[in-house]
Order: sequence, then structure tokens, then C-alpha cells
Amino acid sequence: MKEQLSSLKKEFEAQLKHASSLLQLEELEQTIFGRKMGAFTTLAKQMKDVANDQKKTIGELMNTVRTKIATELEDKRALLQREEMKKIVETESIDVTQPQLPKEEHGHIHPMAQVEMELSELFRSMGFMVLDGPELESDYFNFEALHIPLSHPARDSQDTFFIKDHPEWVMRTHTSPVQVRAMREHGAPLRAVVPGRVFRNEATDGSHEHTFAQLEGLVIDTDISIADLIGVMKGLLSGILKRDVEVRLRPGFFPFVEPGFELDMRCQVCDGAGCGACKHSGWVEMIPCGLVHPEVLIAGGIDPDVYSGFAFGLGSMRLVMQKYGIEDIRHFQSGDLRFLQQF
Ligand code: FA5
Repeated sequence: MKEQLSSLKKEFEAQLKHASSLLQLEELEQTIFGRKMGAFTTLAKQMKDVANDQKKTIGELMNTVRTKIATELEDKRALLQREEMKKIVETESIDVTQPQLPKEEHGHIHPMAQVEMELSELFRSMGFMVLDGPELESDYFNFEALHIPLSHPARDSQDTFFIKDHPEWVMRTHTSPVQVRAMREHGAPLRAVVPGRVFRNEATDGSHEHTFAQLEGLVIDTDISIADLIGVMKGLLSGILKRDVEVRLRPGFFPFVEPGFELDMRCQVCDGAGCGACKHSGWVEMIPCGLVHPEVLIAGGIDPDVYSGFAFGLGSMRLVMQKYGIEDIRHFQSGDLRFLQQF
């Protein structure tokens, strides 16, 4: 065993002299200490056959040889690393005139989604649930349950995308269908908002999109009045715009509320002077709203003699336009990074 260790050591030293790269050094280390075939490992496995009175001496010798080889390997590794580094420094140069590489691009949340998250948070803090509803909706929930029968002229104002061969389905034209869905699922009393996408077959312009966002609000309780409705609307606008805004309330007709209103806001883009965002009127139609029609409460399974409620349907894309002074609604879905990177 002693001779074997001594010749292993000699053989190792001869090969160490010839190792001229880190890779060769790695290979040499494997031939000595490799777990399966390493020469030293193989010898160590034979320790069990050494006579008992020899075990101590041989064991100590093995440890000495192992430590010596390991130290020499480490020293040689450090030397080779220094040499390789020196070679890199000598052969590679830095061209200080080279133009800077473009910075790594990081995405971020779309401005519409940012405001929707802010709105959801604002309403959660007022005790509202944040609900979801299907974008492909039944004609029943989109119109019938909201007191808009087939022949009703109110259908004309919401130019609908129908589904080929399935007249009973539509792309929802507003978030209001979730009103009846929410009543049926959660009953009364109820406070809920529903942010989401809606679809209309509209010719687009600065303030109209075919695919746009609304935020439906619904409160059902005993003793609900128009004062509650106005209080929540004002809280909503000042909470998001972070400033006081001038609003006006005028009568508005929606078959699912009675009475119905249109809450307009002084245009924040042009400060009332007239621009594309406000159709040059100085006012932006912001929040249609009203007290929930008794027929809609009945469709939702709620007794109109006990409960009343208010609902609103915020055009949330228009709110974002007002918040940031965006003059054309079509920017949102244009995919133009010059627009998106501003938020
Ligand atoms: C409705 O959709 C009703 N569901 C709102 C409602 C809910 C009334 C609850 C009463 C109670 P309207 O069609 O007006 O209403 O649309 C609501 C808002 O969506 C509008 O005030 C406007 O801000 C926005 N909006 C309407 N059409 C478009 C469009 N083509 N592009 C962008 N925003 C639009």
C-alpha cells in the first residue's frame, strides 16, 4: 500500500507539471479523486483489507498524501486562473467610442389597468365587493332582465355585436347585466362594483371606441336615496382625479333606473374650452346613474317593497382620459409604446 501511494504521488506530480489549462487540471483531479475510478479513491477503498496493526500508519500516510495532492491542485489552479485572466486583459480591449447599448426594457401596467386597480381599491375601502361578469353575455341579462324588451328603442343606442347563428348571445354592450347576476348570487343588502370590457358596433372617433371599459356600481339596501348616490359619485371622482371637479346632473333615460340621471364633469383636458375629448362641448358625460327600477329588483329576486338601490355605469376609459389629459380614446388600444411609456 505504501509503495502504491508513493507511485501515485510521483505519477501525479509528473502530470501536474504538464497541466497547462484549467480544463486539464480538472481532468487530472478526476483521475485521482474521481468518485468511481479515481486512483486515490480506489486505494482508499482497499483500507479495509489492511492488517489491523498497519491500519493506523497507513491511514495517516493516506491523509498526508491526500492533503498534499489537494494543496498542490489548489495552488496550480490559482496559478492557472491568474494566467488566464492576464491573457484576457492582454488580448481584449474596451472601445470607449462604441455607442451605448440600449437599456433593458421593462414592461409596466397599462394606464387603464392602473386606474381600474385604483378604483377597485377605493370601492373596497367603502365596503364594496369587486365582481366580474362574462363578456359573452345572454340577451336576457344584457337586455331583458334590465327591462329592455326586444322591441325597445333603448337597444338602438347600444349598437350590439351579435354572435353568428346564436341570436340569444351578445358581446355585452355594458357592465349592467352583472347587476341582476349579483342580486341573484348575493341577495340584499348589496354593495358591488364591476370593472370590465364592453363592446359596441360603433364608428370610432376621439371619444368613442368599439371596445371600451366601464365600471358598474350597485348598492341595494333599505332607505337608499338620491343623496347617497350623489355622495358616492363625488367620492369616486375626487378619489381618482385627486382634485375637486365641477359636475352637473341632468335627467337621463335608462330603462333599468327610475329616475335616471347623467352626471357630467367639466372637461379636465381643455378646462371647459372644448376639445376632442369632450366633443367640443366643455362637458364630458361621465356617470349615467339612477335608482334601480323595481322590475330589475324583481328580476334579481329582491323585494322592491323592502329594498331600493342605486346603480351607475362609469365610462372608465373617459375617466382615465380626464385624469391624464389624453385627447384621443384610440391611444389606449393602439399598442403605441410612445403613448404607453408615459404612464
Ligand atoms: C350604459 O352603458 C348604462 N349601462 C349605464 C348605467 C348603469 C346607467 C347603471 C344607469 C345605471 P351608456 O351607454 O351611456 O350607459 O354608457 C356609459 C358610459 O360609457 C358613458 O357615459 C361613456 O362614458 C361610456 N361610453 C359609452 N359609449 C362609449 C364608447 N363608444 N367609447 C367609450 N366610452 C363609451
